[in-house]
Amino acid sequence: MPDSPVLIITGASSGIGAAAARRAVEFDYRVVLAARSHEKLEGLAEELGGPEHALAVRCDVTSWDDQQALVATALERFGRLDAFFANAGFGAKRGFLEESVEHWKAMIDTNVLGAALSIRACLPHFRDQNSGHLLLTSSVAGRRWVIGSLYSCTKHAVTAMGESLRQEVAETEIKVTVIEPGAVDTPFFDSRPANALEPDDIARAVLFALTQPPHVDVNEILVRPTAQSN
Ligand code: NJP
Repeated sequence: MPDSPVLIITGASSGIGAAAARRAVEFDYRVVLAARSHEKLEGLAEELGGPEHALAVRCDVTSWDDQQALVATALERFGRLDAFFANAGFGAKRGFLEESVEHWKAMIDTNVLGAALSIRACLPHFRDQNSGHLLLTSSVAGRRWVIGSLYSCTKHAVTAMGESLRQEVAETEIKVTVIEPGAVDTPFFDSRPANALEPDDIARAVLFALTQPPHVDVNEILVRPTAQSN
């Protein structure tokens, strides 16, 4: 697979990001796995076939230096970059009197600034080659208001960011997809959610968007478990 397409995934150490990496490799992508837990990434890279197929890169998405280094490493090691799945994120208890202010700041930095820095890091390369695909993980909570949820506010920002970016690059061949999961059974939750999707259910949606022909830009995918009402 010397010249197969290359996909960077942030938040690849578990859950949706790890599942997307597994599916992408099945579709002959080479993947660059990014998160803070380097050991988990190394384990997944090994599982996916080692350095020819998957590269583990420690990256805190709130760090501009880390994000620039991530894109540079992908280009240096694989020689091309075709897609970037900005997926890293986490939540907070509902209620505007819950959690610490520090937790709120970290969540906003990760979910909102982190996604924006991912765009900023790969967009110059995508513009230079006049192609590329940016996918952002928002949420069903980024499509409807959730009572007492600052997390929902961060995901509304991500949904807006996706559409805002789509308009900015509309005259180019660059694609933008916002992924909006309902409840998915991942470490995102402290205790396992009932009737939730599996991470692979979202991974298949990601690959659906990624594998469309050049003239098709899937802009938004909302996937709920069948039994989720809101
Ligand atoms: O959760 P989890 P999901 N820099 O905890 C990484 C959204 N979502 O797969 O750094 C870099 O398994 C963290 O890695 P690590 C959700 O908001 C979910 O469910 O090693 N990476 C891990 O790989 C999020 O945007 C549900 O700790 C950072 C990953 O993020 C996305 O789906 C529903 C980081 C989180 O994986 C993936 O979450 C929904 C940082 N600063 C939206 N901070 C759901 N599960 O129900 C965290 O609507 N990570």
